[in-house]
Amino acid sequence: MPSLDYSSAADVTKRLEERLVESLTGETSVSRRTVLGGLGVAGSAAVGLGSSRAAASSDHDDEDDHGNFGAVGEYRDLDFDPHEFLTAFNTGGSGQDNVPQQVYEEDGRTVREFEFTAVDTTIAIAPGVEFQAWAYNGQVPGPTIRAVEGDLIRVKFTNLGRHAHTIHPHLKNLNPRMDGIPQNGPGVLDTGESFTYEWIAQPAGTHFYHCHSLPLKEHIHRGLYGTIIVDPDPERVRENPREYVNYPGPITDDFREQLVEEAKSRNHEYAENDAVNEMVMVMNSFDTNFDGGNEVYAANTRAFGYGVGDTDGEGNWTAGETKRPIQINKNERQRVYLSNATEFDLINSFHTHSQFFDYYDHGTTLTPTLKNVDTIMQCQAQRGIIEIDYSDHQPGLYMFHAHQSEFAELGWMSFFEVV
Ligand SMILES: [Cu+2]
Repeated sequence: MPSLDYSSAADVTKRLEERLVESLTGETSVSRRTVLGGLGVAGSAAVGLGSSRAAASSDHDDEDDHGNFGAVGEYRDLDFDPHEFLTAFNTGGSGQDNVPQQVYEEDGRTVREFEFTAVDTTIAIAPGVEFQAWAYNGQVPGPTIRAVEGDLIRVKFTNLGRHAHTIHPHLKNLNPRMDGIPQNGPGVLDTGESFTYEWIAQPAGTHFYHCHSLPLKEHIHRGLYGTIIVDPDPERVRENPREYVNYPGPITDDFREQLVEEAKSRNHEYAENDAVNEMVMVMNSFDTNFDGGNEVYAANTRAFGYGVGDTDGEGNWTAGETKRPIQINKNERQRVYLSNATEFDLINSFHTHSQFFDYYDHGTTLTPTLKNVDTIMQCQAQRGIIEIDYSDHQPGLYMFHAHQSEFAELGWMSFFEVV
């Protein structure tokens, strides 16, 4: 019985994907190739190794097929795996440390140091469809930075792309020199230039970073963006609970402790965080013919990446399959750090089938800003936290997607597989 559902879901995904790829065939700026096999290579090595791979291929003799692209740091990310990206950030006391960083103390403050390199690269956005991207560490979206409220985030940034870039953080940043805009501090960084950005991780929440060079819309839609997660500090929450709620009434001791517990579940240095399955999704889009409108939509870059592919209906996906649902344990609380990097469209949205969820706009509060909804929308750069509980659902496939139906049919269509 489940296999019936699975195969029809797989058929629909396949038809939509074929239609999308077919619609792009005629686009002269899209370089089509038969990379279906190559796409399936699991990409554990792809995430976070941008700069070393960039350096290794800097004489890119075999990379001459990109026409006008000849960047110093050019390399390919065909093995980028949206499934690995989903959870590729530092999580939980269980020590999942998959974004390289150095952590040390300095002047009584925890410093988290990251290395970012901007490069020109080619990414696969659908089977056989490539997009000439500009990317932090060679991946779109860029690496997910995670820190605890009050930490110093230090990003050593080098631009190896052909265009001038910056990193602009959506944080409360007290130093204009660190704002990552052309007008302030080092301004834009030309090819080969470096700068070290330093930002205090504040406020707690889920945030956005992106390049702020002009023309802005091109620098963003080419792929220079990512997520910053700032975990709330439970001790600070205990002292200043009112900063974390949108609630005018009295804060009782019970309520205060409830907020502290919630903060622990959000803080990757506490064991309570291990009980939550956390995911990062960046809603993005691609204008493959550079006409100012998008042809492909996705969460985490690959159209239909979390759709249904080949399966035996028992949770076993065909090796090398490029698309598969996000498998979740129904007994675990699910948390999605969601942001919208879609260019050229005013808003994007997230809609769940057969399910309602709580939403924390910008993730800056510990109580939901929207309770029990099945659709939220975000304008560009808006972000938030979605918390979903599937514990009373039967196992199987549950769709989620943009509820702009056009976006869904052009790639932003996904499934949770509840097991
Ligand atoms: Cu840029």
